[in-house]
Amino acid sequence: MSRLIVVSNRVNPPSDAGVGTAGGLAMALAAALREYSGVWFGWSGETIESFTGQISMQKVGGVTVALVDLEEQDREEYYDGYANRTLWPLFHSRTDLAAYERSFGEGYQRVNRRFAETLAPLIGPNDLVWIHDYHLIPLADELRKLGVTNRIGFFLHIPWPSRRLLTTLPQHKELVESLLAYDLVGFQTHDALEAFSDYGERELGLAINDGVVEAGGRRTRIGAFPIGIEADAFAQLAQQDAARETFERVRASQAGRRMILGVDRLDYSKGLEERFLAYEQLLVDHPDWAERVFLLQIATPSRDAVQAYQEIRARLDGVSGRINGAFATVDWVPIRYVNRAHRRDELAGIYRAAQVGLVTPLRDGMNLVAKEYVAAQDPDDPGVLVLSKYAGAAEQMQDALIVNPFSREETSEALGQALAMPRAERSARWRRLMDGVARDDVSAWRDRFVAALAGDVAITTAPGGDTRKAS
Ligand code: GDG
Repeated sequence: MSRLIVVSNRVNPPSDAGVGTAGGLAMALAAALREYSGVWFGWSGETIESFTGQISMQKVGGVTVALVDLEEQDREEYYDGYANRTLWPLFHSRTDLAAYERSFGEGYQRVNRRFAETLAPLIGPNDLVWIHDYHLIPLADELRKLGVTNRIGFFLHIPWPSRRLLTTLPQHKELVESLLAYDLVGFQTHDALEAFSDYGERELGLAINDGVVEAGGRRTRIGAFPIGIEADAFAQLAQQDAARETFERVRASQAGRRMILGVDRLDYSKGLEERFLAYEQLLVDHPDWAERVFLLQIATPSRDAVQAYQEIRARLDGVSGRINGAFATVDWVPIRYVNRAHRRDELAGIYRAAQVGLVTPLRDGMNLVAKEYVAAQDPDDPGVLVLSKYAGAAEQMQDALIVNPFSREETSEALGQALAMPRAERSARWRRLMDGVARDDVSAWRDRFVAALAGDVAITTAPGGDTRKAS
């Protein structure tokens, strides 16, 4: 019988369902592991003086987690370095911010090797291994070197960069070739899949037929597996007491004004500065909206050890302050800019109170906020989603108002359209969006990926559950 072993850089299942502040990836993986019996392996987030490979097993939120500590040098080179300062900016088309330092690449390989050596003894003969995200691209290759022959899948949560950009990375070939050690490689979108295929065919000379790459005697399947949210659970959360209380509080503070809402990790890929400027454009072009609307932007600080994040934070403080200084009146502040994290149920209430959800990343693998905003709406009086065409979610959510986030005029026009949209059109768009969010939810994503990885192997589900036969 097969277990599912999930591996990601950080392991942080929500400790109390529905209330934690875990990010998109964590929510999705916790949901996956609550269903299938298995183990979630990764870095504890802690550092020790010298690496021991000692695993600490714990049960958190109904999920068995296996944690390993790293060294401070690992954190600097692998996490702050190669993951956050090399791959993240490159894969989000920000080569101007990407640092190509040899020590980062060495640290990345070292940590992937350390993970492989620690993880290999945990893997049983029939276990399926599902590895997540750009921190761990070479992990399967390292496991193969140790003799692991199990089926191993990889899912990339972020975009795949264009071929020309990717070739700016020293050792880009080695990095991409290491993906061929997997049995299955999943991307968020068809766009990412195409970009990967373009690189594979033209830089590595790979033959890719019907989503299968054959190279070096191995077969690797590739495909698009767009991630979803726990749609029904989130819709219910938005109607529970804590969400209702927050909803009432926000509505009372609105004093009849329309609210445009943004919710993001504070990251340069999320297009926050462009968003503020587009909103300013709305106030300039449509002075009649002054005092009748405001933008609530929740931006939770992240990765603040990295300079580019300190810089974007300072810029946003400046831009929001300037716009507020220029447009505010004695009883109206145009932008409420909040750097505090909120409980998940409070967030659901805030989404529900907003007449417009403004989700305008410059580049984003999927963007779960877009889906959460839709799931939290009141079906009788739903808000309008304004969505960047560069969010992976745009491939599925064409009933949103789709915008080019680099154009402040286009975004500001869409804001005007959203604010004035009649209820019948809002309802019709929302219904179609909600049907998609509910159908392509996180369970559907997980089951599709695991089925594609497992083939006809039976997988053990959570204690008391049945055995699933994936097909
Ligand atoms: C990566 C990819 C892909 C945000 N603020 C608070 C809070 N959040 C939650 C949101 C949402 C999650 O964090 C953010 O998810 P996103 O998908 O928007 O973005 P990333 O964190 O960049 O996620 C992305 C995702 O992985 C999954 O594959 O979609 O493209 O970049 O769930 O609700 N949650 C709480 N308080 C906050 O203040 N509780």
